[in-house]
Amino acid sequence: MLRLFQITGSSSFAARAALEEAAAEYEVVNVHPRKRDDLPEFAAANPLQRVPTVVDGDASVYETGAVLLHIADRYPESGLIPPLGDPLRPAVYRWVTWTANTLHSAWWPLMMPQALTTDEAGAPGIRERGAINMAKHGEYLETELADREWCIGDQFTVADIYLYMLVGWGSFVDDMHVDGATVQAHFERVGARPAIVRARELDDLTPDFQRNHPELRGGQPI
Ligand SMILES: N[C@@H](CCC(=O)N[C@@H](CS)C(=O)NCC(=O)O)C(=O)O
Repeated sequence: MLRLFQITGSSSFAARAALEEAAAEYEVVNVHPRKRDDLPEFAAANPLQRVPTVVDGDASVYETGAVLLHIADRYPESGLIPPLGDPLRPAVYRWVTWTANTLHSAWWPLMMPQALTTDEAGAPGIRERGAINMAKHGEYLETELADREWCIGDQFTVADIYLYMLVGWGSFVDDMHVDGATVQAHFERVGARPAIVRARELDDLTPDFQRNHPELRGGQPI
């Protein structure tokens, strides 16, 4: 059975949401954020010891985008990606790649600017630039999502799940949200899907992506 290494409320939410959408059978292994070394099988599966990490038979997959694409391919009946040869399939590659290399990493200057500089005094500037960049990403998304239900059009895919999670992370920072009306409407649409509601409940998250129990991860004190 497929195994998901996760930290509830982190990037692994996207993987869990995709597995719920696919009605997959899987088991979760809760990684304690400060005790990652307690799980040798985690390091064996992912030398970076980051979540999400998925072990699927002899395959080990990590990096959120790769995990999502793997789940979509692994459960083709879920329709989480158009099949090979479908002209819309490359649009999922583009969305997932952009989301991974641009939107995902755009949160770090806002959430932890101090980790991006050796000069403590430089952190506010990094955060300020991060906010400018995030606003640009929001404008881009407003255009890309205009007049469409899901990222690639009429079909819900793993790209929607990844985008949904990262838009939801806006609730983790005080003054920066990807809050254009079109993006927010997409966030609401994804968030209302039964499998996504279930994944949020399993991850102990509120509809606006706050942790119900901020002091717990996977039911354990952090
Ligand atoms: N580029 C990686 C980033 C993964 C990552 O940083 N995950 C964080 C959670 S959001 C993590 O594993 N943190 C564990 C820790 O720092 O102990 C991806 O997209 O999967």
